[in-house]
Amino acid sequence: MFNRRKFIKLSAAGASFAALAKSAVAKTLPITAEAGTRPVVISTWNFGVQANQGAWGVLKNGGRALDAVEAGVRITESDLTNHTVGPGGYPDRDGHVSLDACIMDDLGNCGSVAGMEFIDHPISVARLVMEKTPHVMLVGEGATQFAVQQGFKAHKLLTAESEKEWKKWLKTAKYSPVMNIENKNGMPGSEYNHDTIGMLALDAKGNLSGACTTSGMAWKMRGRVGDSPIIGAGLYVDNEVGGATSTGVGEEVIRNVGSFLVVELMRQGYTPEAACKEAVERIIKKKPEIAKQIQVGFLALNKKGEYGAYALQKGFTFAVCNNQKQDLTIPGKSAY
Ligand code: SD4
Repeated sequence: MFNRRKFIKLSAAGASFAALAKSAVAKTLPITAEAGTRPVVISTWNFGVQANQGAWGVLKNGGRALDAVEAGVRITESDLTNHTVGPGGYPDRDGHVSLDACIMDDLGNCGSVAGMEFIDHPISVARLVMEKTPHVMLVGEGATQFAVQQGFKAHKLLTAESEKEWKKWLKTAKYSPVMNIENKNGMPGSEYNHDTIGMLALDAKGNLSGACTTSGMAWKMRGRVGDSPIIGAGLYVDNEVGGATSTGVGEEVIRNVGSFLVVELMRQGYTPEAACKEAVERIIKKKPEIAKQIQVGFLALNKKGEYGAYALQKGFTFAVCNNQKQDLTIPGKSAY
C-alpha cells in the first residue's frame, strides 16, 4: 500500500527520486489492477518509479496523458547515470551515442526519431515531429537537424563514464546482450547494456497516450535501430482499446510487430496480461532457440485502466502509479 506519510516525509526531506524508487522495489502486489482506476500511469523497469512521478505531476492535476508521458520519460532521459536511456546511454561499437524514441497520442497521432545523435531529449523531438511536421519519423542527421531548428542544443553526448565503459568493451569487442541487467542492479548502474523506458498513461478524461525512449542496445552496430522508435513495435496506442509498449531485444519485437499485436489482442477481449503473454508466445513460437537466450517484455494498459505485463524471462519489472499506489514496482510474469 502507498504510505502517504512516508512519501510526503521523504519529499519534504528533499529525498531523491532514486531513494524513493529503492524503497519501493521490495513491494509487490497482484498483477491485475482494480478496474476503472484513473488516472493511472505505468512504465517499464524499476526506473519507471521515478518516471511515473514526473507523469503523475501532470495527471493528478487533470492534465493530458500525452503531456504526462513526455514529462515522465524525460526524467529517465535526464539521468546521466542511466546507461540505457538518453544521453547517459552507452554508445554503439564505434563510440557514437545514438538515441531512439517515439510518442503516440489519443488521436492516433505519432512521432518518432531514430539514430539521433547530439540531442538530449529524443522524446521531445519525437513529439515535435508529430506536431510540427507532416511526417511520423525522422532519422540520423535529419533528426538532429530538425531538433536544432526547433531550438535544441546539439552537443557531444558520450559521457566520461560511458567512454570508459566503451573502451573497456573494446578490449574484447564481444557483443552479447545481457538479460535483465537493470533489474539485477535494482537501479541504473554501470554494468548493464540494455533496457528501455516505455510508458503508458490514462488520464482523468479517459484518454490514453504512450512514450518509449532508449539508447538502444549498447555496442550495437552503427545505424542499428531497435523496436523502441517504431510505431507498432516498441509502442502502440489505440484510444478505443488501450496501449502497449515493449522492452528487450528489439529485433524480436519488430519481427512480431509486438505492441500493435498486444493492442489488437486486447481489442479481441484479451486482458492486458493475456495479450502480453500471447505476444511473448509468438516470439517463442517463431524463434524458440533465440527466445531462450534473450529478454523481451511487454506492458499493456487498457481503456478501463487495467494493466498487465508478460516477459520471456524472469526478472522483468514494471512500475505503477495511480491514486492508491505511487511508488510500486511489480514483477512481470514470465514464460520460462
Ligand atoms: C532496443 N528495445 O533497442 C530496445 C532495447 C531495450 O531492454 O529495451 N532493452 O532493442
